[in-house]
Amino acid sequence: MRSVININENWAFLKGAKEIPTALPEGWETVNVPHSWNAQDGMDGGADYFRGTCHYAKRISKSGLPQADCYYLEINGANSSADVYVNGKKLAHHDGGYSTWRVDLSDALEDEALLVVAVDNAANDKVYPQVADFTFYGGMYRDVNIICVKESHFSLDYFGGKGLAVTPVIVGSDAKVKVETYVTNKKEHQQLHVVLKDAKGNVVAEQTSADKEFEMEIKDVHRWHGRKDPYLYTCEAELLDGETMIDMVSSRFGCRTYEIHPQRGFILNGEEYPLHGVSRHQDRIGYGNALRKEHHKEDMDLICEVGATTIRLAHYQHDQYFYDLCDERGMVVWAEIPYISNHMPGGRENTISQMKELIIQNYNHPSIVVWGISNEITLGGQDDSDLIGNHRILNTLIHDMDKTRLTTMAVLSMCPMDAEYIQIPDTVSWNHYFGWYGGDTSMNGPWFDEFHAKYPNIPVGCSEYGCEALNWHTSEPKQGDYTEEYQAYYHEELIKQLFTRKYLWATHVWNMFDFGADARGEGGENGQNHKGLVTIDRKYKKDSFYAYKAWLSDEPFVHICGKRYINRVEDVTKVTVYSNLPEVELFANGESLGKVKAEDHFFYFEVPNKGETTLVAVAGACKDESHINKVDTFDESYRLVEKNAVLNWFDITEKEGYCSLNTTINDIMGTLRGKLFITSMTSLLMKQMKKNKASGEKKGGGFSLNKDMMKMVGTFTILRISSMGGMVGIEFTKEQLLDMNEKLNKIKLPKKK
Ligand code: GCB
Repeated sequence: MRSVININENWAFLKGAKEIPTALPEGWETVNVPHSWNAQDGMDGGADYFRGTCHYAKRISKSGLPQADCYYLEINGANSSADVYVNGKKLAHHDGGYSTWRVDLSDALEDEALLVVAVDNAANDKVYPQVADFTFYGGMYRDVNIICVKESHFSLDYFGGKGLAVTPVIVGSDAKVKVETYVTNKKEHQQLHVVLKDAKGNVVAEQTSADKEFEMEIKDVHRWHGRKDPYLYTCEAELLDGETMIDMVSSRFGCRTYEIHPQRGFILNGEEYPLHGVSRHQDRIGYGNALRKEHHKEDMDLICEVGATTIRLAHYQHDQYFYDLCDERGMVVWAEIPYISNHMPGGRENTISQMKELIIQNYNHPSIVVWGISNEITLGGQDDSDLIGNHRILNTLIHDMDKTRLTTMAVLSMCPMDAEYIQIPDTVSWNHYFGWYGGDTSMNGPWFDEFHAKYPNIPVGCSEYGCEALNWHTSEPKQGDYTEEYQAYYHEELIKQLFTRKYLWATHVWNMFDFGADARGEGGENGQNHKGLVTIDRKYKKDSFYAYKAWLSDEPFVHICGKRYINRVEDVTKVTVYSNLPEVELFANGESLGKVKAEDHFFYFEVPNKGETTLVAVAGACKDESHINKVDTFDESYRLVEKNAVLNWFDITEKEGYCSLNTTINDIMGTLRGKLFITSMTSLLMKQMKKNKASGEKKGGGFSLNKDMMKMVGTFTILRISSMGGMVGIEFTKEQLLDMNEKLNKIKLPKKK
């Protein structure tokens, strides 16, 4: 039998290492895996987290391990690339920071062996991701094991898989289950024994054969039916040598049918099953991506609480444990590789190997229904033939490897509907931020209607939409103000538009959690993207979390919004309540303000604001309480003050009919003078970026401001772009911005068409 020995504990660690040690080095730090060297600097802003090579070293003694013929090192995630050395000899190299991979140590392992894993997250032009709005935390950040097996064993060196692929196909009320086993060094006399068990552990089918492939049957199959009934079977495969079992692997699986219909949306086991959910980035405060099991579980509990039926596991392969949780809880999953933002001509091989690993390692998870090819890959333009070719290759590869699932991709908002590459996958989804970066909330639904009218046979979904919110508050929410109130308003609007369009095959909020994006400097807290429904420490559920819960969850609840917005100026203040119950009654200091019914689950109240008021909302058997307090002047602690910054949109002088820093680039470009202004600004930026590059300045995470990028940012205001300057390595002073505003105030706005 195989033994799996976990070796997470006690690694000697050196940051920025050069020489590969051959003896256990002294003076290195001792760390335990999961570990990331960017747990702190990866989310504190400045686009300056450490990206380079670090070494993990550990002594392994063969005699201390169980007796075996072969020894494999298993690394479940080392970001981004890694080399493995034993006693100074290089055994393997791996590119791709999010998958499991293994190294055969059998020949190299001696009794005194020094194992060194050199992990590298430095920038390069062939391993994805290189340009993206998240931190590429370096480290050996998932479990590390040594697997000890006999000479004949379930394969350990095929793209990190288990050596077991289970394909159930439903036929009537039964399921035909194809089980493929992959065995290294199988001897002719050896046999395989395969058992299928139901959720209670009862054997439902069993076969023994010298063949590696099995056709089995489950009578009256119990289907995996999403969150309503995530029923799982287990497949156990044993390798027998005579009477002795010499190796064993097992995997859970689920039996279900699904279809993605361009008009009816997602159909699970013949039933329309709307997919409304969230995207998940895995990292969290203080840990980066070096997560513990309880972190994954907490994330899943929160996603279940909000009532999601689907998760987009962005932008890379997540931990096996998380896919397991998705199977168990009945989440319908979009799994993807980090082929993102910037197509790299030298990156083809890496997209293929990451895709192979993703599929082979996750093939048995019933939760996964689509493989995502890419995300916003047209940032540099959509007509690049190499990019289109690469998508065709990946799409065909996926279909060759997996006949049971569909392909998809997340498309950049600015990408034209008729771009050639849109036609490649089976389904598409768009990332739209109308109402945040540009445009307004009302533009989302109609955009999808237009696409749907133009391409009625392409299933279309919304893979990203969202808006930032921190602990800032206002009674007059405005786009771009980073308040919890604007985020709540934005999501109310988006829910109403997206959830009522049945043809959308899936919608995914960007994002369930705030996440580390070290190049960001926004909202008063640098280094994070704050579009989460929950904060990065998982401690605070923002109001918009409950807007989703009201629409998606069956668990009765009532929630008063604005609990962190206590001090208010107005005599009558608006209070919003979310509930999935039909009626809410609100009490102010014990006195009823009336009952409100709301079919859209959003209940609005006008509340007299005098002295101190305790509010109690009652819906059915549920209650919630909050407090407001009358003040004479606005409580400035509720207003965003950018730490490093410089100006806010409300501080900017605007002149009726003229441009300002609050005008979008597209509008400015609507007049000749405006065009000249933008051109001179662009060349200034280019110069600055060239200067940064020449001086070896690492800022900018690889962003380059090209023609296509300018096109994408057309809907951004100049102020927004200046606040995102960190991404391109440029910061503006207050004086520079005010000077720009003065110039813009002299440029007329184009006439409205
Ligand atoms: C996107 C990207 C995602 C970003 C998001 C944002 O479209 O796919 O990685 O984090 O926008 O918040 O801007």
